[in-house]
Amino acid sequence: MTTPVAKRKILIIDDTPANIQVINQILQDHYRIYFAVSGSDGLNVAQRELPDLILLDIMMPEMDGYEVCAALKSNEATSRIPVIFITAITSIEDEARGLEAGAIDYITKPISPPVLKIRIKNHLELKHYSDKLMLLTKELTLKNQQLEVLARQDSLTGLANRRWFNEAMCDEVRRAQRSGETLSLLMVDLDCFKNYNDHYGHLAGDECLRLVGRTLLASFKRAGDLPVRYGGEEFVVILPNTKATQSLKLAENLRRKVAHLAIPHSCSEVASHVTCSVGVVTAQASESRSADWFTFHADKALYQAKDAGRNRVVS
Ligand code: GH3
Ligand code: MG
Ligand code: MG
Ligand code: MG
Repeated sequence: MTTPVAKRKILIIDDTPANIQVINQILQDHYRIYFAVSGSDGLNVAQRELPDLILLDIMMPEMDGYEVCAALKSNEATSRIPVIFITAITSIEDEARGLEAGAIDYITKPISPPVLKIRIKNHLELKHYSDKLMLLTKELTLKNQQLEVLARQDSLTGLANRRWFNEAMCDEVRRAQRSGETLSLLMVDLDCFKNYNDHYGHLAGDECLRLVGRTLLASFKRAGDLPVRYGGEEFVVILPNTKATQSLKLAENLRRKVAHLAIPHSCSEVASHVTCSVGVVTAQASESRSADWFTFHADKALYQAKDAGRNRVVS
């Protein structure tokens, strides 16, 4: 046994009950019919029942069909319901005015039952496909947005990746150039991590990177701060509008937090647990102090931290 398909709803708005009766007789076997005998009543029923299609008379006292149609189209809930004018007015000007008001079709009386039926069927089909298309477009837009986020994220740690960093750093440098505020950049690198991988294996190495990533996320929460997985076991953090003393303090906190994760590292040359070194640069951005300039100097400071024995912050 097949489940019966719910009948589509059609609303007839006409101030002459006899007209409603005629149309109802033609359509009642195929559709669920609702009716209203005035424009304002019709708007209420449309809003409440959200019919699949509306058959609308033009000449009505108080509110005529054009006004009803305009009201339907300007209300978000009813704007996509197809409206067909059914009228005794046969002038070309009126037909044009009806279509301009947003109606999808214009049928003149006397009504031919087979023509009315087929036009309604065609319009409902068109509406069905246009609804489907709209839904698909919405889904695609959402998927695209999700893909865009994914493309800017590092899959292992969930942090921003290099691509996101490049965009964000350029934005921040430009902003800092305009505002005259200082901009800071931290470059963080795990110490003796090759040994860690060699000793504990790559999976353990990945888990360690995840933990450090989480620590970074938890440590830089101010709006605008951006922790990034720069590559391998290297991370950077963009700190907009941050002075030298503050960025040094943040870097030192991070270094301490990573050490406090207390991830055993028996092959480190520095300690018995995983540690990191941090290079810090703080400066006012200018024409010559581009994103690359900041990266170069943070990297240079990091190199000095490594050179001085690792597990430390250098600015
Ligand atoms: P240093 O203290 O001078 O930084 O020494 P290091 O051993 O950390 O530096 P090096 O650049 O020689 O090695 C980095 C290592 O990081 C190499 C590789 O084994 C490891 N690594 C890089 N990316 C990943 C990753 O995605 N997963 C894992 N598990 N290891 C990675
Ligand atoms: Mg009328
Ligand atoms: Mg390293
Ligand atoms: Mg490295």
